[in-house]
Amino acid sequence: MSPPADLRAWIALLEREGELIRVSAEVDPYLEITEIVDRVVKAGGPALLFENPKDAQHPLLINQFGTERRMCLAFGADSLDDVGRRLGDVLEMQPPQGLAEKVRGLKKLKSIADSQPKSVRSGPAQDVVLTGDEVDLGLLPVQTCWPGDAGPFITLPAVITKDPRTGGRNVGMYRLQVLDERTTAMHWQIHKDGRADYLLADGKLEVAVALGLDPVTAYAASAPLPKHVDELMLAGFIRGEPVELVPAKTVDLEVPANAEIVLEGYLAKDELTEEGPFGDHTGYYTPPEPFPVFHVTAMTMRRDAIYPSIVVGKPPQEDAWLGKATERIFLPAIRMSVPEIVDYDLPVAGAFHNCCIVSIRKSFPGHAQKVMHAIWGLGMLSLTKSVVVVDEWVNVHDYEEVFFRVGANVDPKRDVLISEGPLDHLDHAPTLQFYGGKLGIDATHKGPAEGAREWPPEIEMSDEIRRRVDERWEEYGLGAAPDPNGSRQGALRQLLRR
Ligand SMILES: Cc1cc2nc3c(=O)[nH]c(=O)nc-3n(C[C@H](O)[C@H](O)[C@H](O)COP(=O)(O)O)c2cc1C
Ligand SMILES: [Mn+2]
Repeated sequence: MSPPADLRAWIALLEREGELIRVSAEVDPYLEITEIVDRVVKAGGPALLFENPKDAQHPLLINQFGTERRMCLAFGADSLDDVGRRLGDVLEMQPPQGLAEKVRGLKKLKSIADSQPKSVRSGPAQDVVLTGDEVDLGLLPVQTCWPGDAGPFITLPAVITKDPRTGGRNVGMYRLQVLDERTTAMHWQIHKDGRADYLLADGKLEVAVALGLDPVTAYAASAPLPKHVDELMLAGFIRGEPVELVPAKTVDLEVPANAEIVLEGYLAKDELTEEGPFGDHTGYYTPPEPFPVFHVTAMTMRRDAIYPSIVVGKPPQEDAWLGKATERIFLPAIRMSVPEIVDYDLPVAGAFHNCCIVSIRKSFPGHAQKVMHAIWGLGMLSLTKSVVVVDEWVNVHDYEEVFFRVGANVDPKRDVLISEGPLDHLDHAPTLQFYGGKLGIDATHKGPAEGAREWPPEIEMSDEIRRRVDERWEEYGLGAAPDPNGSRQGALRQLLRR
């Protein structure tokens, strides 16, 4: 099944799949929606369409991404790894051998060609056009998420800018604090591409913000692509259909034709405002900091436009699945630079930048340290605070197994690397903002070449005895054979947690 073409098709799909509930009661976007959504997200519940947000003209969609199943529905894929594999196939393309492979190669090339956005003359995103004094952000049910927030924040935007030197497009998800009817703050952090465009601009930078996109394009705004790669290409590739764009009404940018709402406007180079505090995805309030002011010159909409929102806060929240999608989709791309990486996991509780567990095919002394440094040098992963390296046979998604390896295989004096480097903009722990310590833990097997003693063998039962017990299981009268990855381990897990 291909991914939904726009937000309405997505809502219809969610409803057909029993993955969406409409809430007709009047609910307040000031804190009340957050508390409802927090409970629903933590229970693995459905997407919610609030039809009557208090004091607003438009309905609010939230928790569209809150489970793995919905994420797969959004991508039209059986698993998030499948999406990554398709991307990996293209990245790893080799000259085809034989006819069958040539045909497959052509299909891949077509999927690359189709990923290029397509310009069209008109689209429903501009059914309603409000300009100048008609612009009123108060029409939208913008949430104030947490009690200490400085005000309402637009939390699920796709912010579109152009590199003033090259004209290359960037799309990033950067929250917007609503300041009044026609201005917001623009919270792009120091490592982000939109901010780089702003710094390169001469006096003014034009911006368009798309709200209420098909779920793949909305996801793509959060994807950590290199600066020169257009996020809409990734969206088109995953969708298998180009993203259609229409010219904006008041700025020299193109905007997604299928958006529910578009805000057009500009930022002046010398105009900053205090942004925040904001209850952030770190689980803490980010204190006020200066960020640019976004002046909205036009607000275009579909008729009866639906406003999309997301709440971040103490993990886990809905954004956990946007992060997990990135983790899975980017694995093949990471392997292009660091092929010894077998798998990796960014724990949700680590807010993605605090911890990276990585398994490697280790083949020389210091290999774990090489991979730590590779991660600290790779795109947005470079902001990772701690890296745990394990051997290829360790399941990085099984935190108990990782804990076991760290405990069993680490001599803290020899295997812990304290380094330093850039840290996430939002990390409040380091002494200096943006810069501080890094922790690397080498939990792989070692040997004399790395200053360890002879490494003992791991305990494993012999295949012969395993087979015998499989065959004779019924004879023992112990009931159904326990699933080694299922309930038995589950029971043990519970025991260990107590
Ligand atoms: C729900 C959500 C909200 C986000 N809010 C911000 C934000 O306010 N500022 C920011 O710099 N990054 C934010 N991010 C992360 C960026 O979207 C992400 O780093 C993305 O790669 C930025 O695009 P860029 O690489 O083109 O700069 C957010 C991500 C998600 C999923
Ligand atoms: Mn980018």
